[in-house]
Amino acid sequence: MTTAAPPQTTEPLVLQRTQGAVRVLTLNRPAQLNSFTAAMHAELRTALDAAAADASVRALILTGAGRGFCAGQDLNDGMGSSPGQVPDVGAVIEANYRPLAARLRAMPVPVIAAVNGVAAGAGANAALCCDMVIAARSASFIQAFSKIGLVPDCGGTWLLPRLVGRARALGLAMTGDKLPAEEAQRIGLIWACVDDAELMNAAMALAERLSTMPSKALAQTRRAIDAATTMAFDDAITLEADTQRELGRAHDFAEGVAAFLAKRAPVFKDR
Ligand code: T3D
Repeated sequence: MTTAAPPQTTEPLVLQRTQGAVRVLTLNRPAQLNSFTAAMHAELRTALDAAAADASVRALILTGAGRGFCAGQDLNDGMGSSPGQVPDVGAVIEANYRPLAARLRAMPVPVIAAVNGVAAGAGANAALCCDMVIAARSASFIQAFSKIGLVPDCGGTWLLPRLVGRARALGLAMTGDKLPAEEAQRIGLIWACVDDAELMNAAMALAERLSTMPSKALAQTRRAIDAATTMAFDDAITLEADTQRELGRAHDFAEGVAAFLAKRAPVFKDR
């Protein structure tokens, strides 16, 4: 590790654009494979909060500029590696990665990771925190933590075994081997793998489709499925009933049923 701080730049570290009801956030430190600095975390938090607060946004895409998606923590940034100084990596997790993972998993709209290139360390797990991951065929996923003496973070220890089972979770995490996107799709780590040139079209088509669906029900679907993984069956049924009770009183349920019966397209608006 070096003590040199990453160079300052006036370029936004997170680019934002909106296409219809879809907000696209692009991590923008391409020369460092979009690795996370504290400053990029801060911009991403602000951008995610703004998307969550904007009722016109009904789906979100997270992607990376250049040839990488995100190489995890920028190992030059704030590592406190001056002689005699012991870095507090736990503080970095609490300050930056816990809020990121929590925010991604509590967005009121569906979140798609469009993984355009290598996703390593917390970059891989930030992608896996998203609801659906679409990767370019040339992309890859690396649980790089073991190579620098750490454990998977940004939710990795929770997500990996749930997505691919304990054997594969431990294999990926212990070896830190590169997992190509096609293999990631095959083992169920991600939703889809597409040709590189098709990545953003595919992500946008999925996001546009999800943006016309009942956002609140989609967000509650994420919440209920995640909660159920640690529940007894009866408790999961209770959560389903409680959630249906709440959603059943909302606009979108009435609209969905009315539209079905009238044989017209529904117009959902809850969030
Ligand atoms: O505080 C804490 O640490 C807590 C949080 C931890 C969360 C974590 O994410 S820990 C894991 C951190 N990430 C890594 O260990 C991955 C390090 N990067 C790599 O192993 C490789 O770069 C990749 C396998 C991702 C890609 O390899 P390759 O050959 O395609 O590209 P490269 O040449 O290694 O990287 C291109 C440039 O990006 C290069 O800069 P240069 O030489 O052209 O000026 C490289 O140094 C830079 N870069 C890549 N990853 C990072 C990075 N710079 C800083 N931090 C990085 N993580």
